[in-house]
Amino acid sequence: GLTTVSQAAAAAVTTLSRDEVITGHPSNNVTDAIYSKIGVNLHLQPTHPIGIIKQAIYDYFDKQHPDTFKKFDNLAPIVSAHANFDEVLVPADHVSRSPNDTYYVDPDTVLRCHTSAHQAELLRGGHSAFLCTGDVYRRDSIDATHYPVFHQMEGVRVFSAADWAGQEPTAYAETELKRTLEGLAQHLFGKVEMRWIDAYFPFTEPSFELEIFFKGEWLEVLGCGVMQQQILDKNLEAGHKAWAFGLGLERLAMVLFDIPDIRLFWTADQRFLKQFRAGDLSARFKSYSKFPPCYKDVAFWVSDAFTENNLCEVVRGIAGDLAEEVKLIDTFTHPKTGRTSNCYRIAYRSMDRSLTDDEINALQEEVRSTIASKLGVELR
Ligand code: FA5
Ligand code: MG
Repeated sequence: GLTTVSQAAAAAVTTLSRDEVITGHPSNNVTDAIYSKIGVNLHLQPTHPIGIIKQAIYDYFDKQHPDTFKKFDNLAPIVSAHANFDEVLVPADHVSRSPNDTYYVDPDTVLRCHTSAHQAELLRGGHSAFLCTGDVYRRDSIDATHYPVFHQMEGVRVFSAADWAGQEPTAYAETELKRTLEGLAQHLFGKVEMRWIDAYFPFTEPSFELEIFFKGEWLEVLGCGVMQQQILDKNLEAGHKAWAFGLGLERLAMVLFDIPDIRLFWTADQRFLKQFRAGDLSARFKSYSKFPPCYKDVAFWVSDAFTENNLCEVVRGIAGDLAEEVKLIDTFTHPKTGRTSNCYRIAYRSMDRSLTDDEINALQEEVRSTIASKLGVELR
């Protein structure tokens, strides 16, 4: 509970000081809210849903392929931009490199935005089958399935000619990949409605996403594909083919345990934490409270520099986990001036307690004044 989370956070503070993360470099965009999550390591807590799902995935791979997949779950989340982007062939102009999407420590160093940041180094380390789990960081929107810190598990399996045995290697790897991940879904969920979507990633070709039907909607739970040959050829001797995937552990845990909101993973409330036990996949989250959300609208004339991720960062910085959703509900462009006005609806709700009107009004006032002063927009 409270002690588990804060002790873990305190441990991280001793290993990565605030100065190492919030460097004061002009291109640094890491906030204290983000810094406070580094080192919490939910995936290393065996009784936390994220730790439980990690172990369940390990068990599946160990059962399918005993002594094959090597596990990594304590690689530092601060990585070079080179490893996070260049080594997995992310183009120089790809949106994910922008400081609107990624947390930069300095121009050459980032908080990893995916566990794919470790693909190349692990291949060079001679690992031909591995699972690499860690916390990843992204500037992103605010809703029930998105959070700026979440956990991924990267899986990679390298094949040789003996494996594909005369078959077309890419087709062989694709078939193996889909079979493996469908088996994983079956292992975790039993019967579940799912579908493959064609996707694009710079580091795989072909690429796919797997979606699972959850609470009336399709929820994307993972990305995957056949690894680009260039990555293999750069980091291994010739003659290999590989598949790779990146799982969203929160999304899988939401489906498995019926957890309705991604913020719950960060709560210290025992009414949440006590519902889960190491090794038990049968728990289904029972809501212990349903406090009503409170909606507040804010409308403003946007500037060229305005982005939705910047707005969400401001809201999270002020309201923290009380911010449930930020949603664009109206936009129009003035016919004469050409200026655009956006109206966002912010939902405030605590998972643990009821909020007072005064408390919410104070948060909303601070949000309004901060977006006016920091985002260069004109409030209406
Ligand atoms: C990637 O991050 C790729 N590196 C995955 C991959 C690896 C593809 C290897 C191919 C080969 P993507 O950005 O789609 O892909 O994220 C992967 C998963 O992370 C998503 O499917 C989703 O489950 C989860 N995810 C993404 N953004 C968030 C977020 N803000 N909050 C919670 N989960 C998220
Ligand atoms: Mg995706």
